[in-house]
Parts: sequence; C-alpha cells; structure tokens
Amino acid sequence: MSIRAGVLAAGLVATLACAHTVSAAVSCESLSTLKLPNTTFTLAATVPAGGFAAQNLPAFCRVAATLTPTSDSDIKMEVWLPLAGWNGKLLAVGNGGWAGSIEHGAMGQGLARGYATTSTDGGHEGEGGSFALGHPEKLIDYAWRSEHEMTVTAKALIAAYYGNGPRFSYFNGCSAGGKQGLKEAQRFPADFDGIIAGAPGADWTGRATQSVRVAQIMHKDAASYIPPSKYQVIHKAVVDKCDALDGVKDGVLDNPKSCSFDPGVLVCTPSTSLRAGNDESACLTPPQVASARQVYATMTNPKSKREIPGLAPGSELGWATWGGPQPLGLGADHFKYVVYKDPKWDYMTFNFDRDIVRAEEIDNGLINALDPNLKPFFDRGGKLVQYHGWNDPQIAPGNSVQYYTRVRETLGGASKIDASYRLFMMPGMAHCRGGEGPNTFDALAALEQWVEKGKAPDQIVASLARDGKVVRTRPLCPYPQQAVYKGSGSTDEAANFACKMP
Ligand SMILES: [Ca+2]
Repeated sequence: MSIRAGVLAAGLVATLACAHTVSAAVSCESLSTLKLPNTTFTLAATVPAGGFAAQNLPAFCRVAATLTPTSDSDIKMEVWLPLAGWNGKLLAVGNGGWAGSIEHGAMGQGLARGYATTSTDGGHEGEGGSFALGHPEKLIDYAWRSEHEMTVTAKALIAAYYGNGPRFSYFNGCSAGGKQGLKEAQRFPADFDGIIAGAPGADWTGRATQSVRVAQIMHKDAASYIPPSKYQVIHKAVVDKCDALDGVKDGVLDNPKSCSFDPGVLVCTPSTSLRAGNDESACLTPPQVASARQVYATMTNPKSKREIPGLAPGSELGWATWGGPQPLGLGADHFKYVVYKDPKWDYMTFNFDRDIVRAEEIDNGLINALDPNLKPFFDRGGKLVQYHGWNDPQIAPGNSVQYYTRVRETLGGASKIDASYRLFMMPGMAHCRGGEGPNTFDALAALEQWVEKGKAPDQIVASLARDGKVVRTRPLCPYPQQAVYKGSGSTDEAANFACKMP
C-alpha cells in the first residue's frame, strides 16, 4: 500500500469510527410526530438491551407505522434503530410466501450487526392468499408497493433520528423475499445500493402452475401417488448415477443439468422384486415412474413459449412440497384467490395449457418479477447477489438460471453484467437453507465488500454443519462457473477448490 493510500485508509477508518459513535439527533419517542404522507405512527419507544422477545438484542429505538398509499391499504411496518453503534446503513429484510407478518427475527439479526433494519407484513396479516380476494389494491401492496413504501419511510426515519440518511442501503430476502428484491431492482432502482435475492419466486405464476400440475398428476389415482417413503429410493439412484460427474464423490450433484436421470431405471420387475424379497418398497411401479418423470419435466407456456422449469435431479428428498398429500398451498392459493377468484376452485380441474396462459395474462407482471432490464439499477452502481439451491424442491432452480440468462442476453452479454450481477447456484442446498450441500454463507458481507470496496465476489465460501460442527467448506461460484477440485488435499476444505468453467 502506498503512503498516500495508507493515509486515505486511515482517514476512512476515522470517518467510520465517527459513524460508530453517532448518537441520535432527536429522541426516539419524538419520531412519532414526524409528518410523512399516508403514514400513521403507532409506536416509537426505546427497547432496552435484551428487552425484545427472546432475542438477545442491543438497545434500540422501535418504530411501528401503518402505511396507507390507497384507501384499501393497511401496510404494517417497523424500523429498528440502534441506540449506539449504528453502522450508518439500512438493511431491509424480505418476507416468505404470501407474507402476512413483520420479520422480527431477520430484523434482529441485522440489528445485532449494527444496521438500522426494517420489515413490512406485505400489506395484510396472516398466511395464505385469501387476503387478495376482492382487494386488488392489497394484492398490489403485496406484489411490490409495500416494500417500496417501507423503504422510503425507513430512510426518512433514519434521517430524522440520526440527522443523516443511511450511507448505504441493502435488501436481503429469500423465496418471496428474493422476488421482492428483484422487484425492487426492476421497479425502484434507486431504493437500494445492494440486493440479495435468494431462491426468488420471480416466476410466481410458473411456480404455482408447476406445483398444481404435479399435485394433480400425483393424485390422479392411488397408483399415481409416490409415497414419501420412496423419495429416498429415487434420490439414492440419482446420487449413485450422477454424484461423480463433477469429479468429487461427496453425495452432492454440483451440476444437476449434466445428470440425465430417468426414473424408469427404478421400475419394479420380477427380478428386482425378487431380489428384494418381493418387496416393492425399493422400486417404482410404472405409474409412479410416470409421475416421477413429471416432477422433473420442464413445461412450456404454449403462448409465450417461455419455459417453466421442473425440479432438478437431487431434489427428491423434498418432493412432498409439490407431490405430497396436499397441493402446495402457495400454488393452489394463487389459482383460488388471484386467477379464478373462487375459494372453492378445485386443483383437479387444472389444465396446464389453459391455466399457465391465464395465470400469466392475469398477473401481467404484477407479482411476477421477470423484467430482465436491470440497466437502470446497474447504471446507478447497484449490485445484485442472487443465490439458489440446486436441490430446491419448492421454487425450481432453473428459474434463477433462466432469469440470469435473460438479463445477460438483454443487456448484451456477460461482460455487461459481471460488474453488477452474480448468480450463485448452490449444490445440494434445499429451499433457501438446509440440504446436503454447504448452505451457510455470509452473502451480506460479500455484497458489502462489492458495494463499498468495489471487490466483486469471485467466490463466496459456504459451510456445511452437522450436529453444530462444520464438516465441509466449499466455494460458491458465480454461474456458470463451478467449484472444481484442484486434485489434492481434503475435498471438505474450500481451499482445495477453484471456481472454473465446467
Ligand atoms: Ca459430487
């Protein structure tokens, strides 16, 4: 480091130290008198250290408000402002599913790291999609408006409380929250400097359609249903066939797209049944083979010709989401309350070709977050980190690959987006967390390095723990790169892998 750079760095440290000791410009309680459009404050009170629920949090100023951008709106939101040690930044956290509650847990995690944090309930209380029936404005609040209104309000509260606005603003969400992040990047490119979009349900209608389609196939008759006891049988066959294709036999498929697995290899024959002592628990009947093929099947919208991905090989242990005793509630609710507006709608009447077109036309880009033009966000310097588990059994991982690829093509190739957008496909991870592959990683730290220091995430190290002990680390690589084993050393240590094109 040159002397000049050293002096600059020292200056930066001094500035940051100042930010860390910043104290409130006004009292917490006085924030409730702030005048903001369509905003009613319901709480502004200091919470002492350790004083919130079961979370061991530092002291903070808790502000709650109800936002009413329309007469039918009822958006509940909170902002938590650290009393001491504010890092000068805003962290907004996203919701899951149909939202319906403020995410206090995720807010607490951010607060503990020094952020001012915010979350909304998406404009309605309670799980499920029934809120949308007869309330088109509430559906808009859920689709995108609550997040934007929340962000504007949170920034105003931060500026009022500390006397200056956040230096940087971040968004972190997974599933519906990942979709919220993409929606923000697409619609409100100035809201955030950095966005983490995990396993985004960006093709909301496609996911709903696939889940209902698979449920209908599984429940056609008793013979079509794959009992969950056979998920392990199918999964083992997939892993046996494809685990080693990535060069490391570790029980995880690094690139499921390279795995051409046909469930037909598991069909019960006299010899397989005999081998297992006339036991059919280790094989699939022909109707079960047919059903299994449909879980993997990528469908095509007959009108737009856009592909609607199926689940990837490796996802089998989680098949109860689409293929269990009940259809996925998130999917069925979309057809009940948004598409057909009939709580009695029966998923057995579903017709793929008709209903995928109908669902997309009715949505018309409202909930779906598929607009590939992220140029305004990128031009402002915005950075987007997206991740998705290859074994996700709820939102097919192909959705993330498809969206990333469309953005790349729309903006003119990888060289146009590499400085702004990276997708990390995660081998073996299930929906947002968990699974057999390394699934714990600090995406926020990587994003901050990118936004604040200009250091792009060429890899992010993830870990896998069993019984609370880390048993494996592995780099996550920007798609389409993969973590390739260098050929020596433990395959459970990230340092022995490099991100490369497969
Ligand atoms: Ca492997």
